Amino acid sequence: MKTMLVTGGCGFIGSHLVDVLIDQGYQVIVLDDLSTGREYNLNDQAELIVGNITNSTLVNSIIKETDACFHLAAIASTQSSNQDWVGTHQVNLTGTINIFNVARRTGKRPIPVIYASSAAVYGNTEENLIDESYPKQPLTAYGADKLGCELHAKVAGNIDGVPTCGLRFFNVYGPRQDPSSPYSGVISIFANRILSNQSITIFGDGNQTRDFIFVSDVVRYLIAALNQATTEAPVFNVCTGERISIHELAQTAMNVAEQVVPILHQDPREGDIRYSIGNPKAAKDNFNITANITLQEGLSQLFKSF
Ligand code: NAD
Ligand code: UD2
Repeated sequence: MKTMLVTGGCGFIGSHLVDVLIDQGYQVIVLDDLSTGREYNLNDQAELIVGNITNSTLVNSIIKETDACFHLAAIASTQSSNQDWVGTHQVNLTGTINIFNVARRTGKRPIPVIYASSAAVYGNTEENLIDESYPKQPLTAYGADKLGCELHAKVAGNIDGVPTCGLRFFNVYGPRQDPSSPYSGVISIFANRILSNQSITIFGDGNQTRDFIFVSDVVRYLIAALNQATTEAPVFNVCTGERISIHELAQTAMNVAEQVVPILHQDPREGDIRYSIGNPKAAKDNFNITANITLQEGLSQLFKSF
């Protein structure tokens, strides 16, 4: 039986990945510091090690026992990176370098690392679909560090022979995305507030757009990426190729929930991306996968999960 390490496995995306890996017969070890992840998210057949990805001794001792690593642990908020530049950098970039470094497993074959990058590496884009070669101009420290992860993945491949595959997630949503933090994903915040009949707030004019992808689709990409990890360090968009404005999202969410709440407006957030829509073609060609959950279906599954 193969053993997979999932960093950040108590978090939103990681916990769904762990469920599917266990269903597929893998043994799973999770490394998570429980900073935003929750133990109750975690499948009880997974082994949880509570600790920090920046602790090289700890990560080294765990990785020895594993056949591959899904590296999802991060401080997954652009706004947190604006507020704690150095702290988020230590986790989001130094923590990732630590994972690549121990994946070398000196004396043994390096293990493949599938890691989460982000659409934030592009910064502001045009309104059109963007593919992987689009210029990278991150607006936030979070985006800059995710781009740094991609650059260091190349180094891991070139110098140390570590096979990697980076996935640039666009805006992921679904059950277990924690709505309690103000920096959580907009869909989890809107869904929680609509269901509890509270007003929602739109930052800026609401015409900013996003490409929202449901978490079960993201998990399919993650598992397929195991076969894509090479020392060339490929990177793929993980997105639907469909856009919606935040204003339209608010209306759609209220329609699906059959509940209308007041919409308030506040100033735009620092470093907020105006348009974000990815081209899913490269992942489709290489993984033979496309996202298949529509926003309406995904929202409806999310509302049922509350
Ligand atoms: P999440 O906050 O739910 O999960 C992150 C997990 O990492 C949590 O369980 C947290 O406790 C853990 N963690 C944080 N710092 C750690 C550390 N120093 N050591 C060990 N564990 C630590 O976030 P998520 O939405 O599931 O994000 C997963 C990954 O996907 C992240 O790398 C994030 O940057 C990336 N991503 C997410 C989105 C999205 O829309 N959710 C978009 C693009 C990229
Ligand atoms: C998401 C990811 C981030 C990063 C980025 C990639 C989350 C939490 N963050 O950041 O990790 O990968 O995508 O580009 O998933 N908004 C409101 N009202 C609210 C909350 C948000 O109007 O109550 C707006 C916000 O200003 C932004 C949009 O909704 O324009 C999406 O915000 P978000 O925090 O869900 O995600 P984003 O795109 O900043």
